[in-house]
Amino acid sequence: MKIKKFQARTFSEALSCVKKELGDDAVIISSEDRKGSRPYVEITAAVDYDVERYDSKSSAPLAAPPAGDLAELKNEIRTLRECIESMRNSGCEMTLPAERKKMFYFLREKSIRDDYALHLVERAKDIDDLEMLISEDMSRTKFFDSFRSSVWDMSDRYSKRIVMLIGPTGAGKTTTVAKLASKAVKEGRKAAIIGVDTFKIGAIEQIRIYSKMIGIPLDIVSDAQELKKSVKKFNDKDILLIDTTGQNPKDEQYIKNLKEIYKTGLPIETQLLMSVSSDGDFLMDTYKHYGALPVDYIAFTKTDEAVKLGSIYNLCRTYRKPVAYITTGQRVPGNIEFIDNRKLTNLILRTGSA
Ligand SMILES: Nc1nc2c(ncn2[C@@H]2O[C@H](COP(=O)(O)OP(=O)(O)O)[C@@H](O)[C@H]2O)c(=O)[nH]1
Ligand SMILES: [Mg+2]
Repeated sequence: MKIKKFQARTFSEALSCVKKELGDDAVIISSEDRKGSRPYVEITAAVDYDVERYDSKSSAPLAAPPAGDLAELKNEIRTLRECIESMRNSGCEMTLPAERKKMFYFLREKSIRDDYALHLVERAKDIDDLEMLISEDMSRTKFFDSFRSSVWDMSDRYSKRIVMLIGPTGAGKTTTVAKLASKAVKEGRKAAIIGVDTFKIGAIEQIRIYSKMIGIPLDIVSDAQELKKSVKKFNDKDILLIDTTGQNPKDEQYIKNLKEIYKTGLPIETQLLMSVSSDGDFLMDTYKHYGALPVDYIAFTKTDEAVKLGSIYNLCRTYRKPVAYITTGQRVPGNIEFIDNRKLTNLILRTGSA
């Protein structure tokens, strides 16, 4: 058994010193934040050796202690080993000082990934600080202020906006297209909807009803060339919203069909819709498949149904994509929020039990 103290500016620096000197088997016994003009983190780490093997390898064996002492020593080592093993099994948060451990558990409870949570609590002094850091991390994704100006501000580089919504089946694409179209109309824009039904599975009734309800034209197309013609036909519109039929993103043909659309050279803004009521791992996996497409924005749907919203932070942080908006219910029009990063952070931290 070897026990040693390590000091460094941050917890992860100290941890890497531990790993370097004592190896991956080292176990953190304690860690403390040392305050002062130059604050630092002090970690006490231990590494366990097999005493018997260590002695037998030694060229100058130790003199054997009396039998009773040896039994006691072995007993103590066993207890220590068990203690270390249980600490190892508890995970990285065991090494955090109490206040930070509390923040770590708070973030974990919101479904924020352990490694991201660890990095956050390392930088945060308190919960308020956490809020600011999360908000900052996400603001680096530019957020949807850019969306607001890009889609609704016609002085932007495109004279016309073509916005395509993609995402898994049931994510809320059709409903959201209707919400966006209603908003555009309400703001005095001329809008039209194009439904892309590449598999001709006929899932168009819903969008037909919405287009009638909003009072705007609808075109149903089945491939990229037809889409191009439709865009041309709607030349007089300010905004075209493209609804796609979601398929299993693991299906290569489906992604290939979508890719064909980009080959037309149309200036399409792509929004990937993800339902936050889905499992976090599913969302990460979904992004990996859709990431093969030029995704401009992520939009999170069904925030009203979600028990936890940490996956929003996880996705923003991993993929560094701006968030276009969130949707908050089934109602059309309405139930869509162009929420800013501060408010979104607040929502992430307040959703779920405290
Ligand atoms: N609770 C809730 N339900 C939603 C929301 N957005 C869509 N839905 C519902 O989710 C279901 C699937 O939506 P749909 O637009 O057909 O998904 P699509 O397959 O991606 O086109 C419908 O029952 C919608 O009413 C939302 O923000 N909150
Ligand atoms: Mg649909």
